[in-house]
Amino acid sequence: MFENDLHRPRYHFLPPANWMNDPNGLIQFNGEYHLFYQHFPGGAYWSDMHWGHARSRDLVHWEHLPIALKPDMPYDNFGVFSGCAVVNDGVPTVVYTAVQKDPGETIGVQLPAVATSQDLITWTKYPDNPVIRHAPTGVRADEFRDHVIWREGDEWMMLIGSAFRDAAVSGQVGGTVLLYASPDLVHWQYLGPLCVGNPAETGDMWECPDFFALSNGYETKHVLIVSPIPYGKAMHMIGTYRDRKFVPETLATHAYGGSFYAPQSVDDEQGRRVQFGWLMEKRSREAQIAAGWSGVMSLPRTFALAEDGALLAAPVDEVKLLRRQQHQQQPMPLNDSEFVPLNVRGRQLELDAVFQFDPDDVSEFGLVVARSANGEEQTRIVCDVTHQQIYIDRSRSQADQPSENAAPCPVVFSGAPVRLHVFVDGSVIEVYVDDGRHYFADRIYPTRADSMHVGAFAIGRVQVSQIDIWELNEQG
Ligand code: DQQ
Repeated sequence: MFENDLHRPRYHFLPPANWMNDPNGLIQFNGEYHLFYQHFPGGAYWSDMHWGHARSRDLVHWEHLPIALKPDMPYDNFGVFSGCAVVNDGVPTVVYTAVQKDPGETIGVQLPAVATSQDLITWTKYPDNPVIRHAPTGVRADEFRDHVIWREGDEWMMLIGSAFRDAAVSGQVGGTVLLYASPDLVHWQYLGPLCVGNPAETGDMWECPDFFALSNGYETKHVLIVSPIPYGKAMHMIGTYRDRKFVPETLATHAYGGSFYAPQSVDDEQGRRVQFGWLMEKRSREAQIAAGWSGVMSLPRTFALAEDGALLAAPVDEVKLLRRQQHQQQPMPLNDSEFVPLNVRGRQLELDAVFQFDPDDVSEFGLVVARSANGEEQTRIVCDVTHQQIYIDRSRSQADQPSENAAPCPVVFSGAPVRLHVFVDGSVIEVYVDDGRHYFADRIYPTRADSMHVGAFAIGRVQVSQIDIWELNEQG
């Protein structure tokens, strides 16, 4: 159906067709990973949220399964919004956001609801849903959604992403995550906000919270990831969780590139924290509908905590299973080169390059992907030494219209080598910088069938000291 669609990713996860947004209910059960996702099966646009479902043994080859949850109850008639999965006494259980909006209502009321399963395929909604009857006083009933649940002693703990009622009006109160505790996932006690943001930094509503501990051998920190409205990007805070409060010590953009949103992660049986994020489209609604699909997951990622306290992300090792053919490429000098081709072409590629340079000798360097033979179309991953930033230059990604660039990532080019680890897949570009402390996910929509060339460039002098290239397989 999509054989000739050069924009459709081939090795990233996406549904067979139609709309997908947030990852939901990510869990490993009996060795298999289950990925649920916000899905509208009726078209490539957001409407009537369902939970789509797929499973995998290795996080990169997926089997599509029947839709898991539909908006078929009075309390979720407007949609089965995002949520998470846990195993409760051996029983796979999801907690999702039930949204009720009756005719004549202007806002949808959002409340947590529970469903259980034996096999993760067929789900039974709890008869007494929703399991919390109203948002706490002062919290907006229509901004009370998305869940992360973890075990603490004998209790289940849950966060719900929220906004205070006067936040939009006063501009004084930021987004928040509200903390609940339960013995059984259906009786919940409200414990208060875990953390409240500064509206100037993180907006006034936090969607899709994720919260987990991470150690680096000598200290353990907690990571809170949120997708703040109105920023349209995921952000993370690293800090201390004590006495049921989280005190952030650092705040950072979780992903640059303007496409990665609403991520969710889970502890797997290997002890890794494994995350997927939704890679939003950057083309018009009409173009998405015409394509017949919208939305794709990031590659699965995992985390480490650097000694300096930074969050380091990396694709999970299983991504290497997608490697098909390796292409040899010798180290090469770049001397005021607008484009030096690499000896591979394609739009399903992995490039891993290390650049050595003296910051006094070069103003810009980087990699070029999805370039047409005549250079009319091209996308550049730019290390901008002059302005101390890295960005993805989409200005010539698409010949039929100019594309805007997302905000750059500020960096310090000290003269240490820079590594760019790049994944290209149809319209998807993911880039890990250095040890994974910076990550980009972006989208491009070249119009030309020959926009398959890749290469490197420099304004000034740079040495590409190492470069590995692979063509990647379709995921099964
Ligand atoms: N998408 C879901 C919400 C969530 C938002 C609805 C984030 O639950 O807050 O599809 O993309």
